[in-house]
Amino acid sequence: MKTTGKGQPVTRTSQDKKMHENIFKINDKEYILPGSRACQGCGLSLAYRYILKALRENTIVAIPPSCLCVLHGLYPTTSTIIPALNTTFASNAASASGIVAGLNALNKTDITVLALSGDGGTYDIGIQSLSGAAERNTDFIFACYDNEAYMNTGTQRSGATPMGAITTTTPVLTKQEPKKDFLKIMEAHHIPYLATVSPAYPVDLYDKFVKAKRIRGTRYIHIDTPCPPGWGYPTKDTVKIARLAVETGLFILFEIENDRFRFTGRSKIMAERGKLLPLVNYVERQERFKKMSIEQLSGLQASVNSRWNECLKRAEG
Ligand SMILES: Cc1ncc(C[n+]2csc(CCOP(=O)(O)OP(=O)(O)O)c2C)c(N)n1
Ligand code: SF4
Ligand SMILES: [Mg+2]
Repeated sequence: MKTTGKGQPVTRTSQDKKMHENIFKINDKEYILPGSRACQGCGLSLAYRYILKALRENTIVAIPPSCLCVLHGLYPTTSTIIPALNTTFASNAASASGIVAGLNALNKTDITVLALSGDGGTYDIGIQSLSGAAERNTDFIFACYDNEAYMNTGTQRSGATPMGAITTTTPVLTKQEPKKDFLKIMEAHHIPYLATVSPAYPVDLYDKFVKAKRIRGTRYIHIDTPCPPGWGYPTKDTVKIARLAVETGLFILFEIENDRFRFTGRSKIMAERGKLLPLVNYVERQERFKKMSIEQLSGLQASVNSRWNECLKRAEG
């Protein structure tokens, strides 16, 4: 019998078993070539591997300055087999809108345009071009990979950095402001599809990108991407950290289709079981939170609880 390591049996629900079975449906073609310039244990490279498997060949990616840009590299030594356009930081959604318009003019309707930006390129500098594109219901997928700081330039604080985290621009007192509620901002655009995904749950991630590919109009997908050097944890723990983000309720897996909310994957199971892990289990494993005060931790726990209860109510309604 399998045990938890503490002698207690591991109990698997039928949903857990189903999640394991579904892994076999993932496209086994690789779109990221062996070797890239991302760091060892990068949550982005793990997520991106499954995103490309879901979107497949007929895809063009728009990439602003970021770790993704470094991962891709430059032609002729790119690390992916997908065509990509390097854009300016603020304009990724606008540049991707231009690709969509160009494809329409050529009557090419079977190509998916993906704009993939970091949190800095989404929450902060890219927000106006994204909001404009979403308001026009531009026919593309915009995905934000959220590593909660400007990682490519050395971990500066962004609008996505959580309160209590140390960054190179908040080195002494930690970040004092809460993370911007960007999902609420995107939801207010009433786009056809909005979802959250985590590289710790690749089947859920894969399914949502496959679904998003079929929907027309603006689709927004938010990806939690742990970053070993920026968050301060061993490279082998990326999946563990991403899993804890979901199991503590800090990062909730859900989708909103035509304004209807539903939990998915592990969060659906957590909601059915009615219990989350305490947030301290997530926080204590990361160096960036080593100066977090007790008040900040309890404030963050309170906001996680309130958001989780809000989602439970929405899922019932
Ligand atoms: C207008 C402009 N300002 C600043 C930079 C420098 N820069 C390049 S990448 C980057 C960080 C991007 O952060 P984020 O979008 O979160 O992506 P990550 O690096 O975390 O992957 C910055 C500040 C730039 N290229 N252009
Ligand atoms: S700094 Fe972080 S996000 Fe950037 S490549 Fe390294 S692990 Fe990935
Ligand atoms: Mg970032």
